[in-house]
Amino acid sequence: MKNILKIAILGVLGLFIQSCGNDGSSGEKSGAITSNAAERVYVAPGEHDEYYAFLSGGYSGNLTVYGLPSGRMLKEIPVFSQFPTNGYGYSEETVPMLNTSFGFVPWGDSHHPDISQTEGELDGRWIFINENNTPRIARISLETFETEEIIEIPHSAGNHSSSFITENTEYVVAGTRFSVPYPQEDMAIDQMKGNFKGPLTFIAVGDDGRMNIDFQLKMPGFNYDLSHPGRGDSHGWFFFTTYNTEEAHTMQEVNASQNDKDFIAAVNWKKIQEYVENGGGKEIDAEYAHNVFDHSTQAATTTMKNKVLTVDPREVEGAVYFMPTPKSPHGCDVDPSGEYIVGNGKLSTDLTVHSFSKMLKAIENKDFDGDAYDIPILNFDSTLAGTVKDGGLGPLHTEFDGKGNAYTTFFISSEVVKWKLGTWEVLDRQPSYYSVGHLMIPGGNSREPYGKYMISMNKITKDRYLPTGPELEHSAQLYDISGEKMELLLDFPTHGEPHYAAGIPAEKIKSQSKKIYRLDENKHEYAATSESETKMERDGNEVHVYMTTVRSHFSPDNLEGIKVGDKVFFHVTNLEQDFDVPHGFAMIGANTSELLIMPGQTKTITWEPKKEGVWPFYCTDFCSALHQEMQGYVRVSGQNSNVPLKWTLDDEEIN
Ligand code: RUQ
Ligand code: CUA
Repeated sequence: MKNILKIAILGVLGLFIQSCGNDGSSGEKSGAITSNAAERVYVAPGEHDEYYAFLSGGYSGNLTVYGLPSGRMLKEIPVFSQFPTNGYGYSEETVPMLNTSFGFVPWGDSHHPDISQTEGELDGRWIFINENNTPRIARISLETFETEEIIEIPHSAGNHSSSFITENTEYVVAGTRFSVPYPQEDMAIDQMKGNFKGPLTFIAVGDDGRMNIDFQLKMPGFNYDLSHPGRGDSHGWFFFTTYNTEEAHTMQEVNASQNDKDFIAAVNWKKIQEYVENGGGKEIDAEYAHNVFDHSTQAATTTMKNKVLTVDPREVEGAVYFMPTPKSPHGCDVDPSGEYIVGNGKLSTDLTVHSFSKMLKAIENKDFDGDAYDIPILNFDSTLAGTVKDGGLGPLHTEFDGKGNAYTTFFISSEVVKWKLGTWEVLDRQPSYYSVGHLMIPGGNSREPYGKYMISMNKITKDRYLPTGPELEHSAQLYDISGEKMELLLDFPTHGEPHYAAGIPAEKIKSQSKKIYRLDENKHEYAATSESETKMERDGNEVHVYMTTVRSHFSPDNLEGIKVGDKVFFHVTNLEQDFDVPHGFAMIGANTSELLIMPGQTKTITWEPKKEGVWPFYCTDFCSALHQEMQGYVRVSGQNSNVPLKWTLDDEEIN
């Protein structure tokens, strides 16, 4: 009976979402747009945007880069998914990036990008992003805008409360959304309660950016949804929202909504770090891939690892506390001062704000309200800083403008609400089109937000753009938040499903952006750094072609001596040393993608010719007036032929 009632309530919430979209599509078109909005987002031809915005690609597995305020898409950075546009995940050099303990995984679900920080400020070195499905974290260079490293998270499942970083980039965290047997084992599903665990993984980041799993905290088997680091006074702590503290293993939509309050877990990682440094914790078996792209060899390698250090939180005094937080909280956001921790109960209308200083006092006074698996639960009233009343319906995420205001998204009532830290009063609300998930203020997750713009990332698009059939891109909206009221300036479509985003002033990174790879630094094993080095080599049925490109020919461009049944490796080096002169390489019938080779770079694809004949290849990127002439032939002979290897350019043999 009780369950039926709950289902009915959820049903009503569902209806609300529906009607919300419908209202918008039939009602006034674009909300209250200020008359000079166009001017304020207009970036004249040839001019640059003021901010970079990095939006997660959700089920595209990638990261997209936009300029603000124009909303122009600048780039898609491949991270967890193969990307035929430039050969990422297809080229021999990048295939290892997608290795995991489950084998080669060509797709991912990316959620929450976070930019590296120094002393609580964005420093523009790297951006991290999590993969939710096959738990991984990637690090992307903000110099090359390329994925440099991916580490798999063992024993995790649904890597959602991730990839948030501490204020000096000491750690990037990865919390499991689904609790699972830890370590994995064959077990009856209905034995979940008390037996599954929720490991939270702390990955140390070196000065060179290299990631290394420091420890895993073996937490009770709740779902760890989102997290954020403490900052300022609360630096040294990390906060994670939990839901399904009921530990229901089925029909969670009802069974995980039974408890009036779940928890925010407050983790004192400095304490645990100390404990681990002094030999604490226990090594257990694990299997996970660590993939690193080396810019000098231009190739990625995979190292399989087999141990991880696990820490039982009950063995480190004062390491973890639970703060009761109403109604299956989702977002877990910390304000720029580090004092306030906002927990947004998805099924509530109110926001719960905890106080860090009150939390410390409650811990000191042992102001507990029982425990969960021996982890102390703090008294709700003793950590509560305040409640934002009737913000809206279905709060998800909160960001901050650095001027004492917070902005929270409400999915069900489809709006962004501005409220004041400390007084908890609602100051403004603006509708979103439609059903907003995350929002982002550049630097909004740091001590120094840049409170000029905010973007909301909306889940439902419906009528905002020209229809494109049943499948629509999601939609973002740009608001000017420099005044008292939020002003909607712009809509722009986004790619995949942006969950979260990170923004940074363009000034902080644009001057360091790499333009070319230097040929004299190319340490690729199969590079040919001049045309005279180009050649073919046979090793059994493997043929290696050392090839170069320069406007507007390949060297060699006539290749003979290849046989049906061979495996041909085309190692193509782009000899150009000018900014923005890539060449492409595509071979007829190759079961892979093209290569897009940046100046000074070497990339490799393989081709297994199936039929005799003379087969063409060509450059895919319009590189010069004679791009169309940038082509060549490969002669393929029968398996038993004795045509010798021969490689020529302009009918001359190269050597
Ligand atoms: S979580 S809104 Cu990854 Cu909110 Cu998507
Ligand atoms: Cu090289 Cu087109």
